[in-house]
Amino acid sequence: MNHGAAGPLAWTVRVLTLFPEMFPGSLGLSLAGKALENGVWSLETVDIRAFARDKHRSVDDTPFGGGPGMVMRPDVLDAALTQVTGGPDAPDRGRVIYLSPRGRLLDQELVRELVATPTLTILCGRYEGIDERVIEAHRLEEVSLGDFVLSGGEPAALCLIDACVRLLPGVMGNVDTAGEESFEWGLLEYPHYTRPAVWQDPRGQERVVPEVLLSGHHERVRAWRLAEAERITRDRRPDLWGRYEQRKRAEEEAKTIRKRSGRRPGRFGEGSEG
Ligand code: 9WO
Repeated sequence: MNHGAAGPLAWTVRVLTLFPEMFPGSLGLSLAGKALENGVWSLETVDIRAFARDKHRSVDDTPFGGGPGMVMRPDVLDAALTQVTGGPDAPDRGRVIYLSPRGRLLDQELVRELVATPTLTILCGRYEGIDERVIEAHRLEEVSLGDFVLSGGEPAALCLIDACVRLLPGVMGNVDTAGEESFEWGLLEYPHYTRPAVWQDPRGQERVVPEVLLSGHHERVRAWRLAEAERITRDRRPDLWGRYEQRKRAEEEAKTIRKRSGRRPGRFGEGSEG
């Protein structure tokens, strides 16, 4: 897939919202903003209210069964979604996401999936949420950023898009290209330090940078960072740590198997290289 500069091949996000003024927001600044200007990705906001039909342009109504608050109307949302995606059966409709605490938890794996999809459509809810039938009829994929409630899906959309955009080629410079990032391995970040090497904290205490980072020994630095990332992950996120250990074991297993079969020349004489 070519995410190169400009036009029809740019990664495209369409956001359906009652507050289009919230976009591009922070995504118009810094590296994401530059990439947006350069056509590496494109953003289209769709004002849900433009699909309201009655004279009061109403987009919400009271919940059946009673209770507090308002619910976004299925007819209005359907009109908006159908125009934008072509409807639930349209070919190439891309992924259509509804941001809600009920959804699949966003993680780096899902982010990678979403940047690999040429077009992403995000529906932002307001009030107490949207009519359930829209979720079913348009086969909306519910995605959550975590166990908390916002006043609307828009800030979550900004986060989700940010996580995707920084993975597009040419957005971050070369920082990520080697997959050096701890998170690519399922680890949390190791600690970072910059100048000055000795710094007086607000209580007057001198705090120094770990010696190994000043040593110029790239291999020792790499090993220290890995050990720190592992320590922090083990202490803070047993869930991530468990998966990481599992993955490491599987990799060692695969290495052993490759070696075993590699040392023994096969039927066609191959196998001792690499
Ligand atoms: C309101 C509410 C009140 C009491 C108990 C549970 C409740 N859930 C909600 C709720 O989900 N309101 C939503 C507000 C309606 C749809 C948009 N809103 C939203 C999205 N809030 N939080 C998110 C969200 C999205 C993704 N990741 C985390 C939170």
